[in-house]
This record gives sequence, C-alpha cells and structure tokens, in this order.
Amino acid sequence: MDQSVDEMTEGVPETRILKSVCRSCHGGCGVDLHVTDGKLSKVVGDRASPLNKGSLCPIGANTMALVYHPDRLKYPLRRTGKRGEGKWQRISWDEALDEIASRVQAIKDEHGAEAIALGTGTGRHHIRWVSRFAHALGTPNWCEPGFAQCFHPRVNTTILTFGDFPVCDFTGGTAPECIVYWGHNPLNSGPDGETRFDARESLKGNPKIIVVDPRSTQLAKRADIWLQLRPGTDDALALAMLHAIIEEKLYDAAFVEQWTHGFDALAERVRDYSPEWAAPITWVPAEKIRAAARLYAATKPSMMEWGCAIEHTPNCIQTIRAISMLPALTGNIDVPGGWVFGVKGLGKFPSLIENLSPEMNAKRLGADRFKMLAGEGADLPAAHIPTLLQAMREGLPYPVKAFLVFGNNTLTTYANAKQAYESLLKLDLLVVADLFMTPTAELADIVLPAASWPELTTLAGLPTVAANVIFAQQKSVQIGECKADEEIFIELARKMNLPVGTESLEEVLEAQLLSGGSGKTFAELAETGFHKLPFRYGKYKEGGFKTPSGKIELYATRLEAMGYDPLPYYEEPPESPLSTPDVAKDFPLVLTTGARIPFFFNSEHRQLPRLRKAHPDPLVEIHPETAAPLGIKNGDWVWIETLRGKIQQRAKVTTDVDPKVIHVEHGWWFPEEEGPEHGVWKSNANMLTRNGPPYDPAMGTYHLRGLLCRIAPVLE
Ligand SMILES: Nc1nc2c(c(=O)[nH]1)N[C@H]1C(S)=C(S)[C@@H](COP(=O)(O)OP(=O)(O)OC[C@H]3O[C@@H](n4cnc5c(=O)[nH]c(N)nc54)[C@H](O)[C@@H]3O)O[C@H]1N2
Ligand SMILES: Nc1nc2c(c(=O)[nH]1)N[C@H]1C(S)=C(S)[C@@H](COP(=O)(O)OP(=O)(O)OC[C@H]3O[C@@H](n4cnc5c(=O)[nH]c(N)nc54)[C@H](O)[C@@H]3O)O[C@H]1N2
Ligand code: SF4
Ligand SMILES: [Mo]
Repeated sequence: MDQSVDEMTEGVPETRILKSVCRSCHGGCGVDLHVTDGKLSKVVGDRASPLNKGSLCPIGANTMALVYHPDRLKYPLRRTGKRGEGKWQRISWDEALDEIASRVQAIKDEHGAEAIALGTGTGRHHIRWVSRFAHALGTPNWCEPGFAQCFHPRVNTTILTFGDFPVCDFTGGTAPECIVYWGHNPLNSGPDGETRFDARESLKGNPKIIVVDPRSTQLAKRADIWLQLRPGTDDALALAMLHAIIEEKLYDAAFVEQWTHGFDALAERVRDYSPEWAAPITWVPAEKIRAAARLYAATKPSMMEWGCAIEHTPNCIQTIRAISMLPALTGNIDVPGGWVFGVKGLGKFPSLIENLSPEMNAKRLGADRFKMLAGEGADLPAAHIPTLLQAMREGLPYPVKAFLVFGNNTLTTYANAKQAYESLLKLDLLVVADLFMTPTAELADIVLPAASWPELTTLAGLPTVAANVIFAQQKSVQIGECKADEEIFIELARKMNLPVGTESLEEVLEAQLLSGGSGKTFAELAETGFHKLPFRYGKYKEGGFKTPSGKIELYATRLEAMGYDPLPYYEEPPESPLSTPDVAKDFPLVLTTGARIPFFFNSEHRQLPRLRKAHPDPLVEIHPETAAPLGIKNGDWVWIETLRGKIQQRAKVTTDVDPKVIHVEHGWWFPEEEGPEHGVWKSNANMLTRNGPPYDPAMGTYHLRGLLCRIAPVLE
C-alpha cells in the first residue's frame, strides 16, 4: 500500500547537517556534523573539503567520544579545600566570572596589569583571543608552550628572511619531484598548515625523498636518503648541506643573483662548515651529506617539509635560517610543487595590542632579551615561559600573581615540569578552562568548563598564517553549561568594564571576513563550510619580497638591526656528549622526546577508550644492543633519568633508533588514576627536560630534544 511521505517519516528523528572543521589537531579537516533531535549523532569527513576529501584520522573519528565523555567538565567549579586537595563546589557562571573579575581587578590595582598572565595551548581555535583578552586587560604577558618551541620560530624567521611565511603547495595540483622531511613526520602529526591526508597525497607521484630524523620512521624507511643524525645537531647538518651546494655550484645561479641578498657573505660563513666538519658532530657520514645535497639540488620542484624537532633546541633561529636557505638557493620558492606564499583569506585578527603603551610592551617578560619572541621581531609577541615561571616563583623581575589558563595542561607540556608545578603553587589566583579535570586544573581556584570544537562557532584559516582555505566552525550542540573560550573572554571583558574587547563574537568574525580576501559573510561561508581562494605563483616578481632589501635575505638585515647574528652559525646544544662530557660520563645516552603519536594530541585523549586501546602505555624506544646488557626486554617498564629527574615508560626495543639514542613519548598523564595528580609524575617527559639558560638568543627557545640520559630496568 502506498504511504504519503509524511506518514513514512513520522517518528523518524530529523537530522540537520552543519558544515564545520575539525580542530582536534592543527590540521583542519572539513566535517559534516549530523545533529539529530538536538544531539550530535554523527561526525563524518566532508568529501568536498580540499584538505581531507572526506577522510578523518583516528582522533577526528573519535569526536563523539570526546564530546560526550562522562568525565567532561560541565559546570564552573570553585575550590573549597586547600590548593590541590581536590575539593570542589559547583557554582554558576555569574558567580565564577564575578569572582574572577574582582580578584583580577584587585591584583591589577595592587601590582599592575603585568602581574596577570594568560596561558593557552597550541593552535587552538581561540589562541588569538587569549592574547586579545590579555591586551584588553592591559597585560603584555600571555604565553603558549609552543611559541618559542613550535611553529612561531619558523613564522618569525621566515618573515624576516622571505617577508612572508612559506607553506608547501599541497592544493595547487603540481606534484613535487622531491620532498625533504626535516624533523617532521606528517603521516603521524597532522601538522601546522596541512593535514596528514595532504601529506599522504603528495607521496602519490612517487617523489624522491630525503628524511632527516634520528628515528627510522615510515617515511625514513621509504626514503631515497635517510640522514640519521644525532638529536639536536640539525643546524650543523644544514650548514654542511649549504656548504656542499655552494662549493659544488649546485645552486640556481640566476635566481640567487636576482632574488637573494648576501650570497657572498653566506658563502664565506659556511666555508668552514664542510660535510667532513659536520660528520663527527651529526654522526652522518660526509659522503651521505653530499649525496643528499646533490639529490636535493638536482630534483625540482622540491618541497621542504619541516617540523618542530628543529625548534626544540637552543639556537633554533639559526637552524631554521640555515634550513630555509636550501629552498632559497635552489629556487624552489613560490613555484608550483614547491614552497609558496598564502593568499590571506582572513583579515588580520584584532589582537588589540595597540591597547598596550610602549612602556607596557617593554615589560613583556623576556622582551629585553628575546626580541623575536617577545619584541619587535615577533609576528605576535608572547612572554618567555621560563622568565614567567620565575616571576611567579620569585617575584623577579616583578611579581606575577594570577595565571588564567585557557587550554593548556601546564604540568605536562612545559619543560621542567616540577619547576612549573612549584611556580603555579605560588600564585594568588589560578583559573583553568579545560574540557577535563587535568592535573593542572586540579591546582586551580576556579575551573571553567570549556566547549570543545563541535560545540562552538568561529572562523579558521588554513594553512595557519597563510590561509588560502577558510572555514566556518559551527556550534552543533550544548554540553552541560560548557562555554566557548571566545564567549568567556567577551563576558569577562564586559564584566570588568574593559575599554576594549567587548564586541560580540559575530562582530569580530564578520569584520575579519570583510577585511580578508574571500568576499564572504559568515552565513555564506557556513553554507559550504569552507572557501578556497585562488592561488598565484611568483608574486614576488611584481614588487619583490617584503623584506628591507626586497630580496630573500640570506644576510638578515632585520636580525642585524636587532643585535643578532645576521648569518647562520653552529652552536653545540648546552647539554650533549660534546659540550658536557662530564655529565655524559654518568648519562651516556642522547635523549629525544615527543615524536607525535597518531592517537593523541599532546597531553590529550588518554581518556578516550578506543584511542587508548590503540596505544595503552607510554613507550620508550631503545636499541636492542643497549637494552640487552641491562636485561631490558620489550614491554618491560624502564627508568629514564636525566639531571632533572626520572620517569618510567614501557620499553619498545627496536633497531629504529641508534644504540646511543633514547626516545620517550611526551604528554603522558593517566586520567584513570586518582586525582589530584592523576599519575602526572610517573611517565611525564618534561620531568627530564631542561628550561634553564642558555636559550636561543633571539627566541628564548629551550631544550627538549638532544639531552643526556641513562636508563635502567624497573625492578618489581
Ligand atoms: N596526532 C598528533 N598530531 C599532532 C600532535 C600530536 O601530539 N599528535 N602535536 C601537534 C604539534 S604541537 C606539533 S608541533 C606537530 C609536530 O609534528 P612534527 O613536526 O611532525 O614533529 P614530531 O612528530 O614531534 O617529530 C618529528 C620527527 O622528529 C624526529 N626527531 C626527534 N629529535 C630530532 C632531532 O633532534 N632532529 C631531527 N631532525 N628530528 C628529530 C622524531 O623522531 C620524529 O619522527 O604535530 C601536531 N600534530
Ligand atoms: N618534552 C616535550 N615537551 C613538549 C613537546 C615535545 O615534543 N616534547 N612539544 C611541545 C610543543 S611543540 C607544543 S605545541 C606544546 C603543546 O602544549 P599544549 O598545546 O599546551 O598542549 P596540552 O598541554 O596538551 O594542552 C591542551 C589542553 O587543552 C585542553 N583543550 C582542548 N580543547 C580545548 C578548548 O577548546 N578550550 C579549552 N579551554 N581547552 C581545551 C585539553 O583538554 C588539554 O588539557 O607542548 C610542548 N611540550
Ligand atoms: S588530522 Fe587533525 S583535523 Fe584531521 S581529523 Fe585528525 S585531528 Fe581532525
Ligand atoms: Mo607544537
């Protein structure tokens, strides 16, 4: 019997599909959020999205488990017991925001706005809102553990070298002939400005591959040349490759002549940095370095895929400078299939930095020393974390009394975790907004429940900074009383009667769209979820590069003006077999940390059952020749110890690392273990790392990869 359509659909719940973008990593995969009867019913990849073409990685595919996790924070909480005692009282948003507003105001009145610091995590949807709120409050002190250690060193360094931030040309349709993966494993990391799916697709044309990595990754196994260097010595390797390319005249002479500044000075600088000089430092044979230089220079177009490993040692600015000169000397700049410059689909975000007086800007912690992090050399200046922690602990150079943290698990991702802990304990006010009760949130006075990405509306532009694809993020559901960080900032600014920063979210988003290149309103963008802007290559040919000389500055005049060396040079990491042989006697192995795990994002996702099942324990990689004499077998718990402390991880005995190298995973805590610590001291890589000087002279970068350690079996 025939049924009417109305009869057939009666009782069937109605599903709406909202276009959005996954923000569980930096990647930005387009998604369809299915909403049925007010609940999120399905999250699937958007086939139309140019960045993922319908795919989702394991983390994205577990979004429902994140959104509806029973342990999500759902209401604001006020501490009732002693700090860290784990006693909480549910309060209303009004009470929470009133209390934060009045306590922040009291600290500001007594100690000045600079006594209030804001913290956040890497590449979050709200990262720019954190600095905006800080500036609206009048404080220059906001920070993010990646600013001196991740991505921003590359952004700031390339801006002064090339006038803009280069990205790999993934969406232009030209396959690269050669790809260099330098301290970077995008098949696992869904990294800054691309998705792991772009990375996979760029391999389809079967390019030549060069991998610079101390570990034999999937890419290293597939590589034409794998340069297995000693952790922390990337700069020496890059300088030696530059030496070989210049000495053997493998560079693009016409491009260099017309479009670079300071070639002769560079040639002079790298004269002594021969592959033979680099071999004992890097552990890579000289002939292999030359072979890599030859293959790289001869194969075009070529992409330089670089990652955060090059930013995890002091002297990172010069490392980045040296590596970035490889594409520059070979003319792989702004060409199809090479490095390109984005088209800025979004206008500049209103950071409100103009609200700070020059005197207040100068007070930013670290601004006196690290001008590329905290001063005039930074695209968006941020405070230097070790200096900030000192200000919390010792009140020097001035006291910091309040820390408002929006999306960072400080105890896991800051170097020297124990010292970070001691610093937080000295605060008068700690506020943490997060999805879960992390070990850091456990130390707070007030905990705020943050909305996760499918629960909020905002804009995203990717690749980050370059943004040739822009996305609308759309709120699909409301979980408990969770609020988007953006909304929390606006409400706090209004409660505190701040002179700026009180506009509505809609006003800010529309203004940013209007001043970008897309011509779209938010509603128009939301219909398709994303918009791809047309690309143009060789833009520099019209007006030159946006540097003082109009050319690519091999010799960086802006670095020179800030008082730093305008040419790259090598400096041995401050703790290493060569620089501290005394330490190496007791700690003979070289430690590297934090290669990305495909199932977790930094310290997140350990509570999501399917992801945790895929990777239940923290793993330390040890070569069989190193493990055997100590009686360590695959799967055993192992002590890893440095001058700072010791932790346990489970042994993965593997020939993928050099016998002298140990790799530990980062970001570990155990949400299933009892609070307030939740096992944060057991396997935390940052119990091992160091955050003391010397830092990168321009960026303040500290040391996460290439330290000294020893290992021992854990005896039951
Ligand atoms: N799934 C997932 N994705 C992520 C993250 C995550 O936690 N999980 N984190 C995000 C973040 S914050 C970032 S910065 C990116 C990072 O992502 P990537 O830039 O890809 O960096 P990593 O995976 O940390 O490290 C890449 C490689 O560096 C190697 N390495 C270790 N020490 C050295 C060294 O001294 N020199 C060189 N040349 N190589 C070294 C490691 O063996 C590893 O294979 O990923 C982002 N995406
Ligand atoms: N030893 C070692 N340490 C490292 C690294 C390493 O390789 N080795 N890598 C470094 C690098 S490159 C980086 S970028 C940093 C990363 O450090 P961070 O980016 O600070 O990462 P997490 O500490 O994991 O903090 C993320 C927190 O944000 C919460 N969160 C997620 N979404 C939201 C949201 O929308 N709103 C709010 N309010 N909270 C949210 C999560 O639940 C989690 O607790 O770590 C650095 N630390
Ligand atoms: S790669 Fe990143 S953006 Fe894409 S689905 Fe995975 S977590 Fe989400
Ligand atoms: Mo990062």
